[in-house]
Amino acid sequence: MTMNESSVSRRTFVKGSLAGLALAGAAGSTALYGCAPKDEKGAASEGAGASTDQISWSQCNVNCGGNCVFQWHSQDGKIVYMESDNTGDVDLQARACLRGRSMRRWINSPDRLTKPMKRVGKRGEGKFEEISWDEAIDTIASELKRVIDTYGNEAIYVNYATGMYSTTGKQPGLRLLGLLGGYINQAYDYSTHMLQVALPFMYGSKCSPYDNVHASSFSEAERASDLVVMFGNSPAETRMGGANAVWDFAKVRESVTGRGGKIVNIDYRMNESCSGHPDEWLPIRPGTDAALASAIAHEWIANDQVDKGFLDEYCVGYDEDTMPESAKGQNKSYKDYIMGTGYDMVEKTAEWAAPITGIPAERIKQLAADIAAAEAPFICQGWGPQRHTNGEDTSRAICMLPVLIGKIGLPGTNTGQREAEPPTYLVGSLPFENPIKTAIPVYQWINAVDHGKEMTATNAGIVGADKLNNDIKFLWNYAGNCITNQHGDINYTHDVLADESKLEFILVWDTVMTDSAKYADILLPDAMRSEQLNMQTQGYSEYYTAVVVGGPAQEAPGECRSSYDVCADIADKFGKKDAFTEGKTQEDWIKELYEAGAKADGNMPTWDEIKAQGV
Ligand SMILES: Nc1nc2c(c(=O)[nH]1)N[C@H]1C(S)=C(S)[C@@H](COP(=O)(O)OP(=O)(O)OC[C@H]3O[C@@H](n4cnc5c(=O)[nH]c(N)nc54)[C@H](O)[C@@H]3O)O[C@H]1N2
Ligand SMILES: Nc1nc2c(c(=O)[nH]1)N[C@H]1C(S)=C(S)[C@@H](COP(=O)(O)OP(=O)(O)OC[C@H]3O[C@@H](n4cnc5c(=O)[nH]c(N)nc54)[C@H](O)[C@@H]3O)O[C@H]1N2
Ligand code: SF4
Ligand SMILES: [Mo]
Repeated sequence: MTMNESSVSRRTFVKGSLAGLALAGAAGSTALYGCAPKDEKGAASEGAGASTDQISWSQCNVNCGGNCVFQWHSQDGKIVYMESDNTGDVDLQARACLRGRSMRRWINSPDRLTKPMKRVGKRGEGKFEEISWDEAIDTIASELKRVIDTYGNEAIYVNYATGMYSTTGKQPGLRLLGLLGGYINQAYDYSTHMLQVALPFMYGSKCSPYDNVHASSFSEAERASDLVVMFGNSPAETRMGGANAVWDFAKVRESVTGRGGKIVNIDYRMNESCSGHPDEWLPIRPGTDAALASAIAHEWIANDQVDKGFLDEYCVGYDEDTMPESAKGQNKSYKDYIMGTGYDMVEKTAEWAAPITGIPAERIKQLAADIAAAEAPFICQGWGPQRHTNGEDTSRAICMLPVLIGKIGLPGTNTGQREAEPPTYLVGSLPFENPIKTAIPVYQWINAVDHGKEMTATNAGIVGADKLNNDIKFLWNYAGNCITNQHGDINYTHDVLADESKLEFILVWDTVMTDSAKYADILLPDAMRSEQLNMQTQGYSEYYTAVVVGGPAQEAPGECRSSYDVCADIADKFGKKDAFTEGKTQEDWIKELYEAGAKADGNMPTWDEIKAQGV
């Protein structure tokens, strides 16, 4: 094993945990509650919470964005239990949800990958043989070189992957590939693909659907709304940590219902955000929200409840009056579509929508009347409804509701998009630059393997270029299960990947064997973030943002290494190690990034202080 300057050695581990020791004393009694390990009879095991604990801070790297705080308690260099946040305001702590807390079992799981491996069976068969780091790095470097020399850098694709959010997660790989001439990136993401593509047409601007610009935040609903309508949006499940959007939503419910208002949660499941409040739940058949929205629109048009003045002044295409010249007189307006004079000649009545959505016509009419009667309806959608065929139309149909009644941009209202989650990044990430600007819409990467050269901006939505110059030959997949498990049409994907003449090399880095990892040609075992010095910022609650610096809480198992060190070694094979590291270790980079953030903020602790206090 090639040991590098910032690999977690026993020495750095002890050093890191000593910083935590001072804090363990200060935290004192708080260490006595929380998640102390129990023995089989349920009694707290001896020593848990005792002063022999070494505390190392880190945070949850899961892509829910919550950035919840972990306090790892280690004994004899091994994590034994976890506590969460006990700093700051007792009403708003970044306490980890169950998903985050399960990380202790993951990090110490016997299923962790511990050695580099190469494929020995057929692609996807899952047969591997352990190899040395030297062989793994040699193979990756020579495959990169071969692919770049034969096809050019546009044959390298970095797959979308969300398993590791930290300032040094994916970035080392991107920095390395950037230095080698670049790579094809992914456009949009699996989370919000349809919204990102469709809504710029809706609002006439290119702002991202992450809503920091367009949408109102939950605090606006809390402040002034009297009716919150949520289409497929369940913060209690997908933003569930202590300082996450579910906290904001709890405040919304309290205020809105407190002043006599209502919450309506439209979901085919009685999701966790409404399960304690079943009166708020309106079940719908999946993928049919556009029919519901259209029937609501029909009610409003039929009852003369639309805000025609608003539509005429600010919108194009509601009815014939504002159709562009080129489209006039062809029954192509929104109103034509809804009222049965459009291309399909189907009137979108509540009776029409009822069998499609599974919601009785009377209930649809009631919802239409409720929204029309509200002073400040806050209409929003989660990202579930757009993750279906025709999802782009679903998201636009929902966004039409506030537009039709002119309840947009006013106190307590929203745009129909997801509530805004203004992220604050207190620190930056390891810098990288990709000279190639071409990107493939995420769901299309497998087509780019199969027939990339046929794909253009027009026929496949290629972004940043008119067309792809190459088929994809090298797949870089760090911390992602989107090769198969999380991707669309897995059977087709399997067939394309099984043909080794198409995608010539697949690199996967993970912590456990996954379905995607089975397709790897080389599979690398990653050190988890809590096993190295790491830093992360963000936090989805409107009221909270943080930066966490900490680790290692224990040595990574087996031969696991940090991606920074491994990428430095790959860079070395190209004579680019100095360009990659700039002479810095991972810790040097994190310190530099932290200090730059602290300087810009003007109100953050010093590096030594943050290393000791963690949050
Ligand atoms: N616990 C947990 N939290 C997570 C994640 C996770 O894997 N687990 N993943 C994170 C990531 S990457 C993302 S992108 C976000 C996604 O977070 P969300 O935007 O909340 O997306 P989903 O949970 O997919 O869908 C939201 C809700 O929509 C409902 N739904 C699905 N289809 C339809 C439909 O056609 N109509 C209607 N009305 N409702 C529908 C679902 O039942 C669900 O309750 O969550 C993040 N948070
Ligand atoms: N059917 C369906 N498919 C979906 C979705 C859906 O709602 N329905 N949602 C889509 C969305 S929004 C998203 S964001 C994607 C998410 O898809 P992915 O990005 O694949 O998300 P995960 O499965 O959470 O994590 C990816 C991998 O990261 C690994 N990992 C965790 N920690 C580490 C680490 O420290 N180092 C390394 N190297 N690996 C680590 C995990 O083991 C896991 O295999 O799925 C998409 N696919
Ligand atoms: S809410 Fe998100 S960030 Fe917080 S612990 Fe749960 S999964 Fe992790
Ligand atoms: Mo996502």
